Amino acid sequence: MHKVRTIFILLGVWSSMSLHAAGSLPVQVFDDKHEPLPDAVVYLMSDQPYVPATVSGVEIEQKNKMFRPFVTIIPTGASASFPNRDGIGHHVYSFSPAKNFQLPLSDHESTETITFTKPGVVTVGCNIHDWMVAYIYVVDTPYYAKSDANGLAVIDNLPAGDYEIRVAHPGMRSAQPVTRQIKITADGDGRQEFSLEIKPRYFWQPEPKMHEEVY
Ligand SMILES: [Cu+2]
Repeated sequence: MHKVRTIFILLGVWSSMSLHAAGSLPVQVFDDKHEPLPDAVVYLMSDQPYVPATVSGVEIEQKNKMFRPFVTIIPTGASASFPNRDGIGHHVYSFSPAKNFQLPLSDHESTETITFTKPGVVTVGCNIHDWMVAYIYVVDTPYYAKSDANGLAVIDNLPAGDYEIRVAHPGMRSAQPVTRQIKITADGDGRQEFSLEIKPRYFWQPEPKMHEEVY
């Protein structure tokens, strides 16, 4: 009797493990010329309950009159700091509806963090150096990844279930992310591929004017 119950308990544990098994989802992103596309934002939305992501120490630095990183993904409610690591001033700003802010920064200054409470795209610029641009994608999910130099984004620790996958990029022609419904299973090969239509680079990543000594 005792033994039978133990087996049932073990079966229960096993089946709940396979139902909620965490997988990893590789997503390959290309542009419309089938070149690998770095800096694509890949995230998954679902109706299932999830543990909100806790992230800390997110930085968008200013160095050599550029923002780094160029693209940041941050979960809703998280904060980022904008340290100035140049020996000159920057005036960091955003007029985006998702987050409007101003940070006048003198040389080597690091100010308070900015908290991102609304999902959406935040375009960050500098009033002094008009080519400086960075993009912050605020997402309402803990499941996200950015594509690397090979256009590959991998989302880890993904519970099995139904999701809407969304793929966005600062240079994409469409204002909305490309979406697809997918099912993550415990053992299936969930690899996905996307091709995005991308505008000419000067629209979304202006050439830096490094030679200008006036600043
Ligand atoms: Cu600047």
